[in-house]
Amino acid sequence: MTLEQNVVEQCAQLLYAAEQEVREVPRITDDHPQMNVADAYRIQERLRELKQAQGLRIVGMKMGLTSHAKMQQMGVDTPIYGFLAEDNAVPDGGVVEVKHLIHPKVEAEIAFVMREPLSGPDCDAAKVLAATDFVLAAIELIDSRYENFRFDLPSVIADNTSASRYVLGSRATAVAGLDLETLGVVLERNGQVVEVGAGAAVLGNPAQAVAMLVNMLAARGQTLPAGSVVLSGAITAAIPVAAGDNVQVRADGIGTVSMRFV
Ligand code: OOG
Ligand code: MG
Repeated sequence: MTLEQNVVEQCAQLLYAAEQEVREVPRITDDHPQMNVADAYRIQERLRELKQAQGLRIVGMKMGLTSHAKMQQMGVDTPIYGFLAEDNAVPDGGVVEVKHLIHPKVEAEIAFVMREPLSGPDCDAAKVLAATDFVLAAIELIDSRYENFRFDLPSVIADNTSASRYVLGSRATAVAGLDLETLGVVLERNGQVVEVGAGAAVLGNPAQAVAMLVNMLAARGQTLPAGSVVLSGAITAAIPVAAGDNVQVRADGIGTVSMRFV
């Protein structure tokens, strides 16, 4: 049994309001235990429509839970995807006010910018690399709308995979000659190294995560447009941030990226 359309609408409205009003809500599967992954993507798509109706442009997509560090941290075992709207973007070195956030955490990621559109169902890492314009070091700020950042798979998918803000580095690097698997990443908070990792933590190769995104989109009859920004998923566990914090990601060969919290 799939979730009724009025329940999909209710859940999307609840999550939309929670983000706008900066407040936590109970996990939606507590009230709707029958919700499955397909229902959850319907709620996410409705949330996306609500934002587009506000005039917001969709600039790209994100993969989540693509590394063991993240799956373990969140107790969920399947990669998931969400969308990025234009108001999620923060400039490199930019400042974010924590009063607009519920319980923010940051993660080190590698971002792809696509030159060519991609469609599934048999996308693979080689096709992703051939369609990529460039890659960048990135910070994703996640901010689950659920109490205590606690969720299950359908709840987090419906909540657009906790998407909140992202920052792209200023140095665009072509993928030719880059080894995305051994590419080392350091996440620093206030000048202290708090997490380290390598690209291979993300499904063996971050390009593989983008391929998986394209194939998951194909299963819902969707494609990845040219020009999309794609966050390939956290390489490290996510760390909490507070006002006064300065966060920097340094990625081997593709540069640095930072953001600050007040
Ligand atoms: C879900 C989003 C995970 C990633 O990169 O793994 C994610 C969450 O942990 O809240 O963005
Ligand atoms: Mg992420």
